[in-house]
Amino acid sequence: MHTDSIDVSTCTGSILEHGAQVMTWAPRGEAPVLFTSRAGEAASNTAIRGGIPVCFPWFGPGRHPGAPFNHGFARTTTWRRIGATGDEVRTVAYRLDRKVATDDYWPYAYEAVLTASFGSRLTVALQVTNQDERAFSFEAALHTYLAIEDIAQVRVEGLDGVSYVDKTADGAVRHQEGPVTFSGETDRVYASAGPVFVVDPVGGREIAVSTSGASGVVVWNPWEEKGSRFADLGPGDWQRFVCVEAGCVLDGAVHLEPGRTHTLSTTVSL
Ligand code: TA6
Repeated sequence: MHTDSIDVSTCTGSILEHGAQVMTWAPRGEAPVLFTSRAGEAASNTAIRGGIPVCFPWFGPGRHPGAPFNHGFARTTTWRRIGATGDEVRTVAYRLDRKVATDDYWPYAYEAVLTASFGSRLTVALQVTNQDERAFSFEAALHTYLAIEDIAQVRVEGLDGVSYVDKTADGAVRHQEGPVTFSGETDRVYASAGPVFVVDPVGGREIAVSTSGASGVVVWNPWEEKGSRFADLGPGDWQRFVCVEAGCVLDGAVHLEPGRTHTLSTTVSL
C-alpha cells in the first residue's frame, strides 16, 4: 500500500494512496494526534479505521441500501498522486475521477481532489467538481479519528446549545447542553460547522478542529460493546479515540450543477 511519508521541521505524517487517507500526523515534539488501530495492517481493498478516512459520495448506508462500504467508494479506491510541494509545510495532493457515468450506486462523472497540508497544523481538503451533464448531490465527510487517552474523561467543547441528530436514537433531534461527554455509544450529527475543542485531561492536551464548507460536525465513539466487536480495533482501542468529522451529510448533502465545485475541509491543531 503506497504511502507518502512526511518528515519536516514542523511535523511528521503520512498519507496512503489507498483512499487518499491521511494516517498519521504529529507536530514536532508532540505525541500522535490521529488514532491508529493496534489491530495492524488492513487489507488493500477494505476501509481502514483510523487517521482521516475520506467518506464520499455517500455517508452511512441509508441513501444506498445494499451499496458496498458504509461511507462510499472513495475510501476503498486507489487515488492517483498528483503532486507534493513545500518544505516547512508539506502539501500532498491526490485525484480520483470518473469521466464517464456508470451504472453503479452513484452513476455520475466527477473529479475529486484531496489535498493534505502537513505542518504545525494539519489541513485536509476534499474538492469535488461535477463533470457530468446532469446536476448531482453527494455527501462527504472527513472522518477524523483523534487520539485521546480515555474517552470516559474526554469532553468536546463548542457545541453547547447546538441541535443534533442522534443516530443512536433513530435519528431523534436533540439539543446539546454544555460540553459533549461520553458514557456510552455516541453517534451525533451536529448542526454546526465548529470550531470544536476536544479536551483530553488524561493526555493533558486540547485538540482543536475547525472546518470550512461543512454543514455539520459528526461526533462518534462506539463505546465498549460495539467497539470490542470491530475486528480492526485492538483490545481497549475504543477508549483511545473520538471521531470529530467535518461533514456535508444527511440534510446537509451538497447539490452541484454541472461544472460547479464544492470544497470541504478540516483543520486539526493543538
Ligand atoms: O461517523 C460515525 C459513523 O457513521 C458511525 O455511525 C459508524 O458507522 C462509524 O461512522 C463507522 O466508521 P468507519 O470508520 O467504520 O466507517
